[in-house]
Amino acid sequence: MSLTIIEAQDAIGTIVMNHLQKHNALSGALIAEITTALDSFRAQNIRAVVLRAPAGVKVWSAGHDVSELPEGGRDPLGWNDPLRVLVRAIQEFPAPVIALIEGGVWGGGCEVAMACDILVAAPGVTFAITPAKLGVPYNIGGILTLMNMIPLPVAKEMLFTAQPIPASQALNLGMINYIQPAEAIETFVHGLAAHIVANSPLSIAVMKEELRLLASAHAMTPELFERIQGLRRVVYDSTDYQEGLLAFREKRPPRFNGS
Ligand code: LCV
Repeated sequence: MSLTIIEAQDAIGTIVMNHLQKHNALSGALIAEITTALDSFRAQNIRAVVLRAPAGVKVWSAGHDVSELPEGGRDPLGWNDPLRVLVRAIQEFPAPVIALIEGGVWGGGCEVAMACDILVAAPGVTFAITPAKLGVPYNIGGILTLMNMIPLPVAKEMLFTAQPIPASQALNLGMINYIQPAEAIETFVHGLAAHIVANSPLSIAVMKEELRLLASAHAMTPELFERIQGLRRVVYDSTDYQEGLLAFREKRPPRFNGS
């Protein structure tokens, strides 16, 4: 059974994440369907993509599929982790990807939404970045995405509290482009996509890649890289990481002891 609904019309491609039983948890299977759709859209010269969940959902995406996180001793968010593959696929897609967001956005779901080029949310949308709740060592790609999107004090608050922020705050921060009522959001997003489709696809593709390259242009010395990798290993080798995964499975609050 497919986990997505894929449509393409008038140079606009739509990907509906439709694994509702797990609130669109970003499993390898769901991610594979999304990246396959993007590959197909690239072959069709699609000029704008809409990434969404079905209308009226309570949860846009529950984030990384926790059941697929490694048990420990291995970087849970390494280069080849499906979530990292999806984030890059969106960022490197040669046309704008518009996130049409309804419901809650959790953890890696926020990173997928933030990888999109334009974000339009319904009023009840919330965003929660949750590695601290799970005991997961966030990767520096995710940290940089956050630093590029919102002011440092707010990024720290979201990371350290793992609490949701409302769409109204996200709009004030410039993290999302618009808030639109649920009954109007689809028409609004397609209006944006139509403007994009009418413009030069080559010019837009080049500007999107220029922005991606410049936004990620940070000097990374070998010492800095190794220090960050060493810090993250302390976390994913910790008993707290194990406790975070176990607490999730047992549907109980985690009890972290800092080791
Ligand atoms: C697997 C799930 C998930 C899920 N994975 O419905 O950003 S990082 O670094 O933290 C990264 C590692 C990351 O993204 O981690 C995941 C962060 N996500 C979260 O913390 C959200 C976890 N989910 C929830 O808090 C709740 O599911 C919400 C509030 C989204 C919805 O609550 P609700 O009561 O409506 P359930 O919790 O009953 O979820 C329905 C089914 O989906 C599974 C969940 O285990 C349940 O499965 P069972 O019916 O088999 O019990 N599910 C939800 N989220 N991220 N599976």
